[in-house]
Amino acid sequence: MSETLENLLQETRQFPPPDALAANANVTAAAYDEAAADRLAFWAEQAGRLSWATPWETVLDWSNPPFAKWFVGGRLNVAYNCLDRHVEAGRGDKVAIHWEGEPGDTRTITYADLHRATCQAANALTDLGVTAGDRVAIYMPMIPEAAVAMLACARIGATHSVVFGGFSADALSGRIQDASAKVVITADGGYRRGKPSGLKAIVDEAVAQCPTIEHVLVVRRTGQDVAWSEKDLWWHDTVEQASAEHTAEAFDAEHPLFILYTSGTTAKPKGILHTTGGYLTQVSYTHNAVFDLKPDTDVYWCTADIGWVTGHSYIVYGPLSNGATQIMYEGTPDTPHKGRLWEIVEKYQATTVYTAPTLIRTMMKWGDDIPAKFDLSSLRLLGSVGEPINPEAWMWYREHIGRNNCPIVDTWWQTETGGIMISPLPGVTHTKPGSAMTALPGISADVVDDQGKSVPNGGGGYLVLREPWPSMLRTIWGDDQRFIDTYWSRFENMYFAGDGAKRDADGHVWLLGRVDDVMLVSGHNISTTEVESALVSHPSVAEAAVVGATDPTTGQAIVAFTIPRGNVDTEGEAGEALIAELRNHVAKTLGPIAKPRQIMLVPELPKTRSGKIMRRLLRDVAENRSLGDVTTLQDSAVMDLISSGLKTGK
Ligand code: 6R9
Repeated sequence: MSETLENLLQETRQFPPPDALAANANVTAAAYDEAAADRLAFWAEQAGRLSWATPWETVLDWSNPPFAKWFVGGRLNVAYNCLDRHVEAGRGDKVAIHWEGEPGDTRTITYADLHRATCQAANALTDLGVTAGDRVAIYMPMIPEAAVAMLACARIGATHSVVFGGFSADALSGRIQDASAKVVITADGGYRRGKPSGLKAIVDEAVAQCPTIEHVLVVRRTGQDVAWSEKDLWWHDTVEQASAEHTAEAFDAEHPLFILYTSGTTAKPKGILHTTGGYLTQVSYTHNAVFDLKPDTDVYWCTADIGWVTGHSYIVYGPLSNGATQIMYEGTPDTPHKGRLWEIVEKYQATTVYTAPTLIRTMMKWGDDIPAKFDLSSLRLLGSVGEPINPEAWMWYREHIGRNNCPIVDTWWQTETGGIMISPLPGVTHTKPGSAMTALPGISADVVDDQGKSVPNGGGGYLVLREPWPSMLRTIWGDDQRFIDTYWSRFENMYFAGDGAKRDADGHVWLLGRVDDVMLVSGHNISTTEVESALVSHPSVAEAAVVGATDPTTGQAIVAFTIPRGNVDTEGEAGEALIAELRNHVAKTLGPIAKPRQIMLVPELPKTRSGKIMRRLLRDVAENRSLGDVTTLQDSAVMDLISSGLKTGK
């Protein structure tokens, strides 16, 4: 980016926290002052939330940047912190997980149950020869055994590598090989969209390429027929027969806890490495602070998949370390009907929902009448993660799900950051629709220009982190140089997140999408996020994705792919009229420079499994190229739908 980003979007709405929530909030504004006065003392205090077998000697060793060591000398066991200590404190009968299978089967799992299952799995893995430091791949549907498998690895010091249950055999084998995993834990299948999907067959295909795999441990979920080899073991024949007695050994604070691969767009996926003490400290603190968790009364629900970092930090490690009661759902939001999520909220009286903008926009498309059919009055706090949330989607979430009295926490973070970094504090922050607002206490986020200088209020540039944080990635697995090159070389002494951002007149942070997605139109930098938000602010639009396509006169031109709301007529002339109206609407909202050259009405957008729009594929369409790598696409039929829709749309 040669110039700073244009600040186009103006948003003036602002919402204070509900009085009752503010009066009783876990974290108050004092936390910002405390952390500013002594950042390391602040994080040491948060580490004190956990149970340590050996206390640390030094909070942070930053003598060899960018390789950080947090809580040096300290020892602890992650599974002990998530399970044993709650059971020992007499909370064994408390529900940890209300699990809801897609076909409607349910399981209620207490902390004592989860502890028992984890001890059994730890013993079974040990019997299979897995020892501390070994890598274990986990390729599972959203069933409780997925969490048990992760916790069992953590308990014995094995490093887990969870791979999305939707990824291909190639993607799985590449990740297994990169980490030289010894064991894969999987299931015969899981339920999605009303059907059993097959997982074991994909594992078989992957394992054929992976000589390091010694055993495949298989949970029976669907009962479908599966091929069987001498490496295969049923979970019910091994784990469920194992002893439930297991003493958790403490590991070094910097012991590797997990590797999670981020799907690089073209290059080889990066194995992001997280360690033990700092990671658990930050996810535990942020889960308590950002969701204002009241463990005795809240029913918390994060709708993410366990194969995404959000599932690691805010289904498994954050909530369980805090003794939360949570909901876990196996399936898709429209099975068997489009109100399934709200039905689950009503059934379990959920207090907190943490989901992604893509889901909120899908719900907008399906219509306001769907959530209106359910009693959502138990909800008291809503969260968003994964992409910038468009102001109108934020307002819809607030009104139709939160009934105008739940704070919305828009949480910015990454696989690499491990935990939430920028977010409102629900009892403190006066939120603005579309802004993640402020770095959390103890986090030093900044927006800088090309030269790495902080931009003033009103300016735009790159999001960076100036100081190390406890749950930061420690390296890219097996590739320290790539770790340095990717994150620490763009600016001196700063972590480069790869996201564009602006700081508004009050100093609040607005995320503008990945820097690679910024468009350069007639010499102006325009963010895809802002044009998308302008489109979504039109009452006929549910969702939009914007890309810059090469243009002979303007350098790049704005091309928008737009999903109309359910009830909108898009046939023939009505469609043409809508397109003309939308182009003018963007010009009016943002200025003539941002008027799209072309708007296409489409039925779907290409997304990753975690719901991020794959603008790269849309750029291929806009520039009439054949499609690049589609292996991380959630639903491969979508690109056909778009191409066929284009024939009618424009
Ligand atoms: C947690 C997660 C990270 C990228 C990140 C950014 C985007 C995530 C966001 C957000 C704007 C938010 N992102 N949360 N953008 N506002 N609240 O999503 O991790 O899958 O590694 O993706 O997601 O672009 O850089 P990950």
